[in-house]
Amino acid sequence: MLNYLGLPIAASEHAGEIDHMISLVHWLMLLMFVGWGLFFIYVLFRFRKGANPRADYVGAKGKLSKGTEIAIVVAEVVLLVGYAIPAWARRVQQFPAESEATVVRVIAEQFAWNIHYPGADGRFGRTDINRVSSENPIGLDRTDPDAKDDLTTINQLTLPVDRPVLVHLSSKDVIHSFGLFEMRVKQDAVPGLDMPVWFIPNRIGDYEIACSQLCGLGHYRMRGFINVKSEADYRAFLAEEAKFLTQ
Ligand SMILES: [Cu+2]
Repeated sequence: MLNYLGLPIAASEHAGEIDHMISLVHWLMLLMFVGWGLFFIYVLFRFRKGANPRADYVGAKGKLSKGTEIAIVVAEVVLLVGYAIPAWARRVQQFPAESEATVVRVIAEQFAWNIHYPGADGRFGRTDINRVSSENPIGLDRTDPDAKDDLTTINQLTLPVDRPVLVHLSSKDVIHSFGLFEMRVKQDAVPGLDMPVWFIPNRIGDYEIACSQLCGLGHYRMRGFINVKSEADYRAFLAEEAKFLTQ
């Protein structure tokens, strides 16, 4: 599924502004590419040896060349200050309140995405490195009262639509990168750090989590899925998963 300019389909609220910026940058690059190409052809003829038997070492001094240079610099400053910095600032400064967001932990490892939901109490249970095993990849301590209702999944991140999502991203081993192309989200997962990432999915559907940092031999298969559901379907999913806890 591709969008305008061949971009992946846009499935988050801020995707539009990122795409707008990408398209502006590409139109500017196209203009410069064509401009430089035409200039190169002109120079080939204008400064051919037949017409210029003696070399002239003085550079271009015309008003046109100076004006073009200034126009390009102005366009780049506008892109940076008018679009790129504000878009970045919105991602890193205005985090949603935890009370209004779907809060999940995503713990990357070679070569999977572990998802940890806090459960009905809204509190993440304690995790302990000594409890990590193949059945308990995040080392969740089920004896902790906060952990009793916690849900964990592997490679399946289920989210409700139209509500902010706050992901606490970390890694167990090496640096991975949490790449959600349809959400226009990409963030490195760094061992020892809790990296917050947020977005608002606004389109029901199934999308991909692709590790975007070469992280070892199995990097190519480090693939997960995001399932964006309606609020009702999301609640049904949580209830269904919670059933396994009591069994
Ligand atoms: Cu990876």
